[in-house]
Amino acid sequence: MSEQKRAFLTGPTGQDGSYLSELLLDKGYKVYGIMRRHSVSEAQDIRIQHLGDEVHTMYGDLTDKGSLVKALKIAQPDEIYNLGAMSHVRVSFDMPEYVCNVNALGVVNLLEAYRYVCPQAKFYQASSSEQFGLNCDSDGMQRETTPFAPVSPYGCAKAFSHYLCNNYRHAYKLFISCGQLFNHESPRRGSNFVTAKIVKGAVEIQQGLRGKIELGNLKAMRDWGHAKDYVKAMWMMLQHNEPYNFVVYTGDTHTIEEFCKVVFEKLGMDYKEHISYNSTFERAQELPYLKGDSSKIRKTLGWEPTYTFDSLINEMIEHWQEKIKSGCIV
Ligand code: NAP
Ligand code: G4F
Repeated sequence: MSEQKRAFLTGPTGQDGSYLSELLLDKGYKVYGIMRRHSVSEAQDIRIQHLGDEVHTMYGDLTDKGSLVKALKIAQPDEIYNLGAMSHVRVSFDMPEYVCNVNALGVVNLLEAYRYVCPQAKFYQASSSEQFGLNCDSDGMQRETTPFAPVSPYGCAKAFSHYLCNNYRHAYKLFISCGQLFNHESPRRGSNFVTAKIVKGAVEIQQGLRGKIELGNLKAMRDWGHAKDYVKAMWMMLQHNEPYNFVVYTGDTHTIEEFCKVVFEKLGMDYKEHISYNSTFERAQELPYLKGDSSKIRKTLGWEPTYTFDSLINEMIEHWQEKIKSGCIV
C-alpha cells in the first residue's frame, strides 16, 4: 500500500486554501497548515471549520521564519502550497511596507525554511496575473514569457517572489512551480473584492436591506474563474514531472459594469438604479485590462475550467441569498 501523502499550506483559511484543503483531503492527503491568531477566535478558521480536525493547523506567519521551520518539521510535507498573502490590491497601496514584508520577504522566509527542512518536497507559489500589469505581447495576450510591468505594491511584491522562486528552482534544483493565476472567485470570496461585493450588495438590495452599492472603476476588465477549478490547477502543477510556470485563465473577459448588469438582471433589477460611484474604491494606479493565454497548462496538464461566468455568478447568488436569509453575513 502506498504511503499517505502529506501537504503543507500557508493560507489554508483563505478562499483558495479552503478549497485546496478539501481537494487534498478528498485525494487522501494528510493536510497541515499555518494560520494566524485572530482576536475573535471563531473567525480565524471560519472557511475550514466544516473540515473539523482534518486540517492540522498550527499558529504561524510568513513573517516569522521560526514558525515556518517548526511547522515544516512537524508536517514533513511531500507538497508545499504557498497561498498565504495580503491579497487585496487596493489595500496594498495603503500598507506597502506590510505587503512587501508578507508577500515578498515572507516568501524568502518560506523558501529558506523549505530548502533546509524538506528540499525533497514540491513547492507551489501563488503568483498572480497582477504581475503582468500594463504589459502584454504584441497580440494583446499575457503568457508565461511576457515580461512584468506591475502597477501596485501587491503586483511588485508578487513579481519579486515569482522571480525568487524561479531563481531557487534553478540555483538549488528545487521543484518549484508558479501558477500565474488570473482572478478567481467563489461563494468564499472576501466581500471587499468586487465580485462578492456586487453579489452580496445586490442580494441585500433585493431583500430590501439597503438601497445602493458604491463602487470605483466600472470600466476595468477581468476574467473571473471559479476558485475550485483554479486550486485543481495548482495540484496538477505539482503532479507533473517538471517544475514550470503556468498561466491559468478561462478566456472569458468582462467589464465590472457587465458583471453588475448580469447579477442585477438575474435578480430582476436594473443595476443603473442601484450603483453609485465612490472614488474611495479607485486605486492610485489602475490595471485596466488583463487577458491571458493559458494554452500551456491546457496542453501540458490537460487543465480545463468546469465553471462558466454564468454558473459562477449563479453559485455566488445562491450562497449570499442563503446567508442573508439565515441572518449570517460572513
Ligand atoms: P485570501 O482569501 O485573501 O487568503 C489569503 C490567506 O493568506 C488567508 O488564509 C490569510 O490568513 C493568509 N495570510 C495573510 N497574511 C498572512 C501572513 N502574514 N502569514 C501567513 N498567512 C497569511 O486570498 P485567496 O484569494 O485565497 O488567494 C490565495 C493566494 O493566491 C494569495 O497568495 C493571492 O495573492 C493569490 N492569488 C489570488 C488570486 C485570486 O483571484 N483569488 C489570483 C492570483 C493570485 P487570514 O485568514 O488570517 O487573513
Ligand atoms: O476584485 P478586485 O479587488 O480584484 P483585483 O484587484 O483584480 O485583484 C484580485 O485578482 C488578482 C489577480 O489578477 C489577485 F492577484 C489579487 O490577489 C486579487 O484576488 O478588483 C477588480 C477590479 C479592479 O479593476 C477594481 O478597480 O474591480 C475594480 N473595482 C471597482 N469598484 C473594485 C471596486 N474593486 C474592489 N475591490 N472594490 C470596489 O468597490
